[in-house]
Amino acid sequence: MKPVIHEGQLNGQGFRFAIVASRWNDFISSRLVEGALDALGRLGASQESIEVYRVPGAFEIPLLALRLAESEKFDAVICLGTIIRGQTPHFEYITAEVTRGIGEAGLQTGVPVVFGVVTADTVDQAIDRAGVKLGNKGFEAATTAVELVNLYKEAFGELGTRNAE
Ligand code: INI
Repeated sequence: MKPVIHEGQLNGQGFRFAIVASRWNDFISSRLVEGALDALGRLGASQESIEVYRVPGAFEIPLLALRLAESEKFDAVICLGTIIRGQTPHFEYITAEVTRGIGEAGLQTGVPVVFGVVTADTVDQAIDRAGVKLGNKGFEAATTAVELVNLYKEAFGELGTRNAE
């Protein structure tokens, strides 16, 4: 007898998505937002079901992601931003906190919160991940969100939130 394998479909129709995107390094971050919107559109999510929230820097992403995930208005939250290494340890502190905070937003709420923050040593590395050589991390994050909302619906029912009846 074979095990039952559960895997989310890539169909965004009928789900609601929040995108939280930071403005730092916006020439890259705005490409990530475009990539995410492109993916959601291609996968059947309607324009009215998507809300984009902009915050100043990546450090501001986790709290808003948490609040949006708690709001029960969205089936998934997609976090996008660009952190580029400078000459000081600042990069490490911001990156660690943003990564931890985004993960915690999902774990605290039970809502899929997807990590689409580019962390790069150089501007070129970041550009490569925003639609040039290595795909678009925004597109990838949105595709992941669509897969997860389908998986969660299959596993737990209509609503993504843990305490929804
Ligand atoms: N924020 C970013 O999103 N990317 C960066 O590369 C960055 N650097 O390099 O400093 C950055 N800093 C700002 C930070 O996210 C906060 O907005 C700021 O500290 C205010 O809380």
